[in-house]
Amino acid sequence: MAMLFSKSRKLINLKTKIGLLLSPNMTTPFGILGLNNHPHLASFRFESTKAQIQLNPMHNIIDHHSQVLNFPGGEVKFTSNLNIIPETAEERVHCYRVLDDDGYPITNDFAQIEKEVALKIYTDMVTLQTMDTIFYEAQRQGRISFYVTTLGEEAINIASAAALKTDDFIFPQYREPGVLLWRGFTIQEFAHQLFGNKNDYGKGRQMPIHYGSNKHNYITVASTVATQLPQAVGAAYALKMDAKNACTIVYFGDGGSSTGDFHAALNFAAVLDAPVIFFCRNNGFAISTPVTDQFRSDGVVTKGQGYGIRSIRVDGNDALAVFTAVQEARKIAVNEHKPVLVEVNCTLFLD
Ligand SMILES: Cc1ncc(C[n+]2csc(CCOP(=O)(O)OP(=O)(O)O)c2C)c(N)n1
Repeated sequence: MAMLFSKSRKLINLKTKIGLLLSPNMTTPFGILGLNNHPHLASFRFESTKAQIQLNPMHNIIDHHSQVLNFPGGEVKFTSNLNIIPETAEERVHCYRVLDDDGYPITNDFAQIEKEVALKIYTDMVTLQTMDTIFYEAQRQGRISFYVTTLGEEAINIASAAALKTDDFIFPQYREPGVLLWRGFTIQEFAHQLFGNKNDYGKGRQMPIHYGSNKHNYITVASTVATQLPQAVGAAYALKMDAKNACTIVYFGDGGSSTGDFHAALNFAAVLDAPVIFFCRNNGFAISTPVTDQFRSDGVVTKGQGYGIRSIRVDGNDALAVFTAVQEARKIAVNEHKPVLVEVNCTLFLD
């Protein structure tokens, strides 16, 4: 049995050796050779392995711990320790914040914001809450058929929008009207959409809260949870192909991260090096389904690394931390053409 196993190990050694000797397109008895995946290569390697290793008197004194598996994607070190990777790290990923519970800075290390911008962030947060209150009551009174609020998520709406540039494309879920508000959509324009009147840009064909605006690079909200994620990746890839100095940002909830579209989107973004910011509003519930019924991972942030994507967890009640994190994520997306995952922990207050 041991001999059988030792044969299979020799195959790996030989594969590495052949790889060093042959150029990727070298002609062999089997035609043009793609070294790593040619279907006939295994038998070809096997024949010569035996002879070569038998001739090598040093073979049995190799330090196996310093050997590596030269595998597609990079070298893998060997170990004889049976280590099953635990399901989660010992400690949960820390949450980035720069303000304490009373709103005072706990560090000087955050993005510097001009007073004018800071004031607009604050004003828009208050406006968003006021708008929500009025439209929510209108819905309760039966004046409009549908409405969702952002109470508790004002900072993540407005501060994330403030950290972007106007050329960046927004792929929203349904809880980010604040991003549109930041870009200049008026309360009257919101009302036109909610009432589905002739001034609504969708001409009343959509449900209330399904805002969209060409002028503001705000892609129309879709009811179908998470379909905006792969779309944002495709659009980001197009921006990169056109050498645009811009990225896309896609908003979704923890519920959105429980869909297949989330996983497909992250994988495509990583492989295509798409300049996209995945912005997950983790408020602990997919409407009413708690995250404990959705997944067993440490939130959403840890899923980034599984796809080879940089990621950060941020306090959603800290507008300055959200602004700083999104500004940094945008730099990575636009300058390095890499996707970034931002998980924002927040509390949504529902009546
Ligand atoms: C594809 C699809 N499946 C199910 C639904 C029903 N649905 C509407 S909202 C929602 C939960 C979304 O949760 P999350 O993304 O966390 O957003 P939030 O809780 O902040 O509203 C679900 C399942 C839907 N709209 N689309």
